[in-house]
Amino acid sequence: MLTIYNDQHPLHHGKMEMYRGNLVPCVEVPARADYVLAELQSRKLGHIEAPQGFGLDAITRVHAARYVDFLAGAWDEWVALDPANAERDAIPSYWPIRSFRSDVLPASFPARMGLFSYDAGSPLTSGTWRAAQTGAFCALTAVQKVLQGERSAFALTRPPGHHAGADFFGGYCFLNNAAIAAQALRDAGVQRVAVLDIDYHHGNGTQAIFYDRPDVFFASVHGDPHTEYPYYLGYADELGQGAGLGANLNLPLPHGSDFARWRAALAVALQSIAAFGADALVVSLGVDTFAGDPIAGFQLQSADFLRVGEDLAAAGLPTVLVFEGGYAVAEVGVNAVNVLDGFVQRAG
Ligand code: FKS
Ligand code: ZN
Repeated sequence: MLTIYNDQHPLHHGKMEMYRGNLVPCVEVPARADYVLAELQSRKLGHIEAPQGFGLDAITRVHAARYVDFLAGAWDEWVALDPANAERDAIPSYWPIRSFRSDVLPASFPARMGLFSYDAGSPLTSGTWRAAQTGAFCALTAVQKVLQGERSAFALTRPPGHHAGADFFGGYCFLNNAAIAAQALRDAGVQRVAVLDIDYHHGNGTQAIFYDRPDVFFASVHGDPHTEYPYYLGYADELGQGAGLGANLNLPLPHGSDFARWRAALAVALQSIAAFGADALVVSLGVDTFAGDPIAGFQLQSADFLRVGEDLAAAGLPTVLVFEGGYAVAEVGVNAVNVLDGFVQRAG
């Protein structure tokens, strides 16, 4: 499988995230992508290429311009608050929840940071913008390759993207790479695009971006948000709205679900995508469904990821895969590359 690799990813390197009253070491670390790259290289699974350059327009097709402006300048503003901030990650601590205004852009940087985020677990660092922007370019390059006739392409990047909405970051995500890829496919003339999210966590950002759209179908298999992050979205009764009604499918599963149960849900998602009549597929590929994942609760084994890749390939669609979560660092390479390996073996 052709891989587009974001070699700028280590520029995003959060130190600590807020968790239950403590600052704890980040789980979304650069080594994750390094392990995937090393596994791709040792198994010689296709070429690895650098992303092409793009303007910001493909990003602002999905993200609000004032949010992109904020992200691009955030680090400089953070350091301008206090030169000592150069040694500290930026973490929000105020949020405009219901009854507050979100139309006013406060002059205060911490206030703006809260306006554009929804949790305290996603530190913004000196190179976050550069890493995220290059990641979006990887997703866009993968789209170009598929449009040029590649059966599939994999955007190997971090920070991940599926929790990022049109104008907010959270869940370690800043730019929604899968949504940017799906929109780019639409803009290139692909009529019906499906986004299939198989990360352990619901892709609330992707769902929100396409919720009222009939042209982009969103399907997700994930931990039940009653108990699992991101808690406030991802329930089975979210079906889309307006013209998008019927183009959203959530398949939440209980913490502890094994591969048989998970694979049955994947089959339902793939059947719905076929019924929708998708012309292309974007996969948010998280491998935090692995039994050994430190922050998730499904029971997939490493070999199961080969079957996942086969099932995805059986959909028979031009496919862009985008790397999302997976925190069992030493196994994340084998697990992610097993999906790609299963895919190419089945796709031929
Ligand atoms: C652990 C607390 C968990 C946030 C979990 C975020 C999951 C992110 C992800 C992504 F794909 F985006 F990376 N809090 N101390 O895996 O969905
Ligand atoms: Zn996840």
